[in-house]
Amino acid sequence: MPKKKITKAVYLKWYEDMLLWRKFEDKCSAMYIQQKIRGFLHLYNGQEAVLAGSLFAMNKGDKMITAYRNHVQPIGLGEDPRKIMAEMFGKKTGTSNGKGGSMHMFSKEHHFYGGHGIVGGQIPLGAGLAFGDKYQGKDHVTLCYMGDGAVRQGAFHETLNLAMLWKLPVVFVIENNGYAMGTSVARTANHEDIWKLGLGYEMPCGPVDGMDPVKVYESMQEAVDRAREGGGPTLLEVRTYRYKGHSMSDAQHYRTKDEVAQFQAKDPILIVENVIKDKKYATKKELEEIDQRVKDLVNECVKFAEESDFPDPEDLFKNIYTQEDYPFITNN
Ligand SMILES: Cc1ncc(C[n+]2csc(CCOP(=O)(O)OP(=O)(O)O)c2C)c(N)n1
Ligand SMILES: [Mg+2]
Repeated sequence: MPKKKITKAVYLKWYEDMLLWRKFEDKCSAMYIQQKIRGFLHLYNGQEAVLAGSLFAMNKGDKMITAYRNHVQPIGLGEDPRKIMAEMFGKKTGTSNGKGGSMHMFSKEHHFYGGHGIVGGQIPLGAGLAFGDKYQGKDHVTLCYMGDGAVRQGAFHETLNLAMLWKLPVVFVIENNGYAMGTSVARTANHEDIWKLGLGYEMPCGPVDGMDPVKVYESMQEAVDRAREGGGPTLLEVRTYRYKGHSMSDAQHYRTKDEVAQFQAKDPILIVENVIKDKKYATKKELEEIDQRVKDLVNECVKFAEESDFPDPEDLFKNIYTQEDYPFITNN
């Protein structure tokens, strides 16, 4: 498929979407400090261009699966952000009825398959989703995301091997944000070109600038087209950066403020805003209106989450898998 044109409407959508994701997560951080959100909280701030560029390459019905930095992906796919905030608050109105929490977003309706806390756990599952589509003769593609820290897991290599053997319609996306918790990529391997791990499987692979949604889109469109046309998987190493700590309690001794500032200078929201201003796609007033709309929506999410109820005690026993005729447990 020829590359889609990146029009004024696309830039304006990218701007509003990425701003929403950024502000939504800033609000999550504030709510965490107030102890309204508990447990772990891993923020995506800085990595938004990866999602924005990817979504533009996807067709309706294409699937997405990722690790625990997973709050904004379902929103991008069309899920109601109020339900995502409610899930984070542990409320009944959340996407998993308040029983999943921050690391386990899920939205079958919008083809988002989690939300996985075990590093690398989602990689074979992503290939499985793609296998299902291929088996059923559907022309959907699965985008399977992981961090740089996941690629040394055995499951990653086993999955790449089988996905390539069976030419599964899947794109493996390594969001290389430079660190796995406090450990840099440079400290864990003798080279930093993670994309080269695809070469051993003869899988099409390459590095991508993850701070620019245009660059992400272009690589993703090529990979998605290949998968849809029966050409099998692609491995993309998307080079990005997370501005916040790994989770909420992270003193960040492993990096300098200068390093963070260097990446913030090429912030994806800023890049897109500059194009909008240069090309006069929106006036200052129109941009302010977008900012206000985003702010209002985020506040509405918090109001919805706060006003929702916690699950009832008996909800603990719902959605639990039971097999009544399981032969190996008897009551006597
Ligand atoms: C199998 C497993 N080992 C260890 C952990 C603890 N752990 C949680 S996140 C993480 C770092 C992963 O980093 P990366 O894959 O780069 O993702 P990022 O957090 O940078 O998005 C580790 C080691 C875990 N959750 N699962
Ligand atoms: Mg990482």
